[in-house]
Amino acid sequence: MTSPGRFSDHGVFVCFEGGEGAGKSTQSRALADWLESLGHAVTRTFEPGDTAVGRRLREIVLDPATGDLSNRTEVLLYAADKAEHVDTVVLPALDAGGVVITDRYVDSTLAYQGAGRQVDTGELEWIARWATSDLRPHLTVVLDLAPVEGLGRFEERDRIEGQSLEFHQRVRDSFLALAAADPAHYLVLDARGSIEEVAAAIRERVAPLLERTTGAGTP
Ligand code: Z5A
Repeated sequence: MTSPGRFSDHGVFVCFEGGEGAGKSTQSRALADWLESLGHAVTRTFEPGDTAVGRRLREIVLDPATGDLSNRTEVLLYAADKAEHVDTVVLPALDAGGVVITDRYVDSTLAYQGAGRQVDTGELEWIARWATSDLRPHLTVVLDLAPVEGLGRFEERDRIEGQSLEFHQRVRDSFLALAAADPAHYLVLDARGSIEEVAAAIRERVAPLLERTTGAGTP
């Protein structure tokens, strides 16, 4: 799919991407708290697993007990999670004029299944875009961190985290390449900065996007 994608005209869609332990959950929570303090309606969500069927799909794709999966099976399970997520969580909240913050989205498929598993990128992107009705974030924040540092922030490994460092390096390079190709819709930040430094840079970039929402207090 080579279209420039579809952007919500009503709400604001912000996505966090990056490797393991880069601080996506920490920063999405901080951004949501700030936006709520300004009176915006915020939906904070994540992939995979933030729907009833998604929770079951998440267990399959991340539980080490699943063992090896065909790459195509893995792609389709993540795609099914995305379709349900976009149709039942993301789009309704955007159509209502709110801010949606998701921890991971299509770029995770392009990075992990595309660069990581080395599935054909053209085919993969078509499937992921189809699954999400080609809905694009207004802004994707890439929290960039060397894999060895991010993985070091956790003790346990799921199916994906247990891949080699080379795999995670390809994933990192892929996020950076996606951002470099479309700077108007990306913000890349060094995830080694303090939590507050990173949060402040995110707020600065998100603030101008808020005019489109029906939320109360734009800064
Ligand atoms: N995946 C896929 O393959 N294809 C897809 O299409 C999608 C996903 C959507 C989901 O993992 C896995 O699915 C993921 C990709 C794959 N696998 N891997 N590997 P997940 O949802 O279970 O986890 P995650 O998305 O990788 O997030 P995470 O590992 O939980 O980390 P995080 O959210 O980026 O970080 P955090 O929880 O905010 O912070 C981690 C720790 O670092 C914590 O103790 C913080 O207090 C600390 N932290 C945070 N910020 C800082 C700073 N600035 N300095 C120091 N310490 C910090």
